[in-house]
Amino acid sequence: MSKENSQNNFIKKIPITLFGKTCVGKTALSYRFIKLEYEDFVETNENYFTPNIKINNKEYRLDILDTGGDKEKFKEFSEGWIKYGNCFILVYSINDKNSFEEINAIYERICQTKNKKSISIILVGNKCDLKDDREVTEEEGKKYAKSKGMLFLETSAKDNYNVNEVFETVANDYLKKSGGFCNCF
Ligand SMILES: Nc1nc2c(ncn2[C@@H]2O[C@H](COP(=O)(O)OP(=O)(O)OP(=O)(O)O)[C@@H](O)[C@H]2O)c(=O)[nH]1
Ligand SMILES: [Mg+2]
Repeated sequence: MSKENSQNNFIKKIPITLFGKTCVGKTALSYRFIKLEYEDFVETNENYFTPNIKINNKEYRLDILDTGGDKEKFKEFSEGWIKYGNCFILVYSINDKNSFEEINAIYERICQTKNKKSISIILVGNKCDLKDDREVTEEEGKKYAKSKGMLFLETSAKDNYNVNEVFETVANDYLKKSGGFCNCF
């Protein structure tokens, strides 16, 4: 699979929303995926990215919505953000147990709005480079993801570990679920 940063209105689009507590690395993962430099922490309102990606030799456009993790923003905007996505990337940070515990409320909120059978969700334990500060084991992440029927990966946006895999895996799963028709245009 490969991707490039171009816009094309004639190819199928796969909308992806990233959720997770503030500072877990949603923007860092998105920037890494689309090959932008990212260093300093700037709290996000919402960012949109539209990279193209090839899956099984067909080109798709990922419509990526990187949301701000602030709780008040989530209350205000989550319904629209959830409606936007057919794929969801739920991010916690492996050195912040609370960010892991907050995932379930986001998951439940998604299930209230979307039919679970028609969407794909991947749970992502980011910052796995911070081994000495780990508060959530890989096993805990895997087990929770499995219990809810989510995909799972640990990543490091810093070390560019498993970043492409997150976007490719969730998009690929969604295409499989939707028989390649992907409810997109
Ligand atoms: N060590 C390490 N630091 C990371 C990693 N990913 C992100 N960071 C750092 O964590 C901080 C927060 O990253 P962001 O991507 O801005 O977090 P966010 O989830 O988008 O935060 P909000 O926009 O407020 O919701 C930044 O200082 C990043 O450099 C990682 O994989 N490893
Ligand atoms: Mg951000």
